[in-house]
Amino acid sequence: MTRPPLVERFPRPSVMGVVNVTPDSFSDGGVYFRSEPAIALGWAMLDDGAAMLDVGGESTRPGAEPVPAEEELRRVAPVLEGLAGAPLSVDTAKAEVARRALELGVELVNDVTALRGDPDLAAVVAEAGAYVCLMHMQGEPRTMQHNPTYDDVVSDVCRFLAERAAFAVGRGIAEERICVDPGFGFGKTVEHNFELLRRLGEVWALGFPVLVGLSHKSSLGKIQGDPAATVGSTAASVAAAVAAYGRGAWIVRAHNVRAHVEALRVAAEVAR
Ligand code: HH2
Repeated sequence: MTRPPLVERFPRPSVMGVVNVTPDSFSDGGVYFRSEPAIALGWAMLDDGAAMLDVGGESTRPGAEPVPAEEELRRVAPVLEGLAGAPLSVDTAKAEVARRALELGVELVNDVTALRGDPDLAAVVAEAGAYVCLMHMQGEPRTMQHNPTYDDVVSDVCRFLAERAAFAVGRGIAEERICVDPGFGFGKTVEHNFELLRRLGEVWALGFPVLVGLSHKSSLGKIQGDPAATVGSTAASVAAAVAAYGRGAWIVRAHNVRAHVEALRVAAEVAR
């Protein structure tokens, strides 16, 4: 199937609504673990202006344990079926899950491992002509927050994303179907996350549309004065999203879609 370039299919700024079908996600774990509430949430997010929905069946929060493919599919397949006809993304690193999700109408594979987690995933994406999001993560979810270190976080992340994009293209994924994500909170301290946000223009300069996932991330809570915060508020998330937009972000991944859509509409009008 030939799809238009990602930037045409999802114009800037696009909000990607998060539908977590998990018992343990960091900000909404368990709330949408059953299929019906997850499907209802998805349709409500589209009413609120989401450009697409990112359905995930495995938490990637710090400390999370991996989930087998069969269990991940058992969680996400009924939700994807219930959202048939909607613009869909699947948050998975597994070829088997992605393959079934693509059969169910998913357009974008959001892989937090940037095609490092499963050697078969690149071919599945390429054969389907799907869009892909390549995200930076240092380490793996179980241990990634144990003392992350970088020479220069922004240069290290940019080098990684350029290398992973070249890998994807080498595996037959068209350049125009790729977006990149610096992976806020994935093996990064509060300082690393804010340095990345401050200098997001350097990620933008790689030449790929940039997706950002800042919504409810703990760094946004920690800078409010609670060093033990595990989540940030919606207000803090919206501020971060607008800052990212001002530095070139294309797609914003968010839990509270309406708040992000309204804020980004204002930001886009100002920037026009
Ligand atoms: N963040 C999360 C999950 N997937 N994908 C991309 N591309 N970028 C992100 O920043 C990102 C992501 C974590 O958020 P959430 O899905 O709400 O939590 P959990 O992984 O615990 O389910």
